[in-house]
Amino acid sequence: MRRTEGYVDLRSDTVTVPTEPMRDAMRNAVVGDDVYGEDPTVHRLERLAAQRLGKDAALFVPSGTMGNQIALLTHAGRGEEVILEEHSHIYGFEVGGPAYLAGLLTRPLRGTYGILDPEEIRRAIRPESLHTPRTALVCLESPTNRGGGTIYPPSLLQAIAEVAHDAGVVVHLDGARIFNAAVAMGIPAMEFARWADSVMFCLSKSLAAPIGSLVVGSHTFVERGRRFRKLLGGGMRQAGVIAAAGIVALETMVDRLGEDHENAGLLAEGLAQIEGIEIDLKRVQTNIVIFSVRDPTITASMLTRKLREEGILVHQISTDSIRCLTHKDVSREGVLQALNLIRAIMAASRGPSTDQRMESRSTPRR
Ligand code: TLP
Repeated sequence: MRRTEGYVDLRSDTVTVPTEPMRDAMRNAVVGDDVYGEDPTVHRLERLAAQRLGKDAALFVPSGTMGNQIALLTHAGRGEEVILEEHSHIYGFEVGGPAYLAGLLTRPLRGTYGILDPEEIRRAIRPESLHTPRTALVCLESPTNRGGGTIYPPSLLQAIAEVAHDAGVVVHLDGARIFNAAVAMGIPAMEFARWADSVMFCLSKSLAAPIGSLVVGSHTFVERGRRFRKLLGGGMRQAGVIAAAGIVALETMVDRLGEDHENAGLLAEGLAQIEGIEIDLKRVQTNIVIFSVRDPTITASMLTRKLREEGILVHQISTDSIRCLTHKDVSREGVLQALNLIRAIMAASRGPSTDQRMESRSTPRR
């Protein structure tokens, strides 16, 4: 059961609840103490994750945020600099972790819908000097979150990796939703991962597992990362209980992601037809739909509130914009219901059109 049962919950794909096979796997998981390295189910999940991403090893962590922060702590030292996109999760939504935990300077660059350009990165990498911080790391996010689900194609990742590696700089990929990118482009996730030294991805978003993310990379990276996981309090004991759901997520939930992308497309195309709503359809590549409310009669927060009153949950992300995510717990019908309601609320707010007003004036009252 979901607490928001009865609602069409488009706030995030993090709201997905575990499937029955996941719950069965959790109940039956063989477990051990993972801090002693003795949980066979966690080992299975880590092997599977490393294999899917084409890396040597993987580390199971409680959240995407912890996975990203472990990568920063592992790749870069205090006073060094990390290049990232100004709307990226690591920069804007991890509570200042890069500065607070790893003591890093952040160098945010402006991308196009969250996507950075290799030449801009080349310009931002600092030449060695006694006076400047050393550029240690480039962090990319794909699919982007605030960029609206846009994807770095492998060729672009390759170009960035070449720029970074030529300068001795490491690349970390925040691939929280990497399998959405893989399904959208019709290629295996490892085709993206091969251009990054480390990748974080989440089981608890579109893949619908209840908890957990993985960081993957070389054996050395993962062994160093394991110490930071312990430091951050992420050493978990009989974690096989949650890893079991993660295995089911990887094995059964990837192929269905196309359905979420179709629903996102349906929502986006419908929104584009509504007066007062602005959306760039080019940007909708996976399961994220970001749109703006540009209407003198209604604001994004009014629309969000009215939708909630009618059982549709969306996420207002700025004064004028709203984010919706499609996922396995929202059907095509749910998306159409949301769309119809948005259309109705926008129309009601604008009041009757000039034609309708003229018509009602000329209709005699009985
Ligand atoms: N994103 C969540 C919220 O934090 C906003 C969401 O609803 O989209 N990287 C990316 C690209 C993410 O979108 C998120 C979560 C994370 C990292 C962090 O993952 P968690 O929430 O597991 O710490």
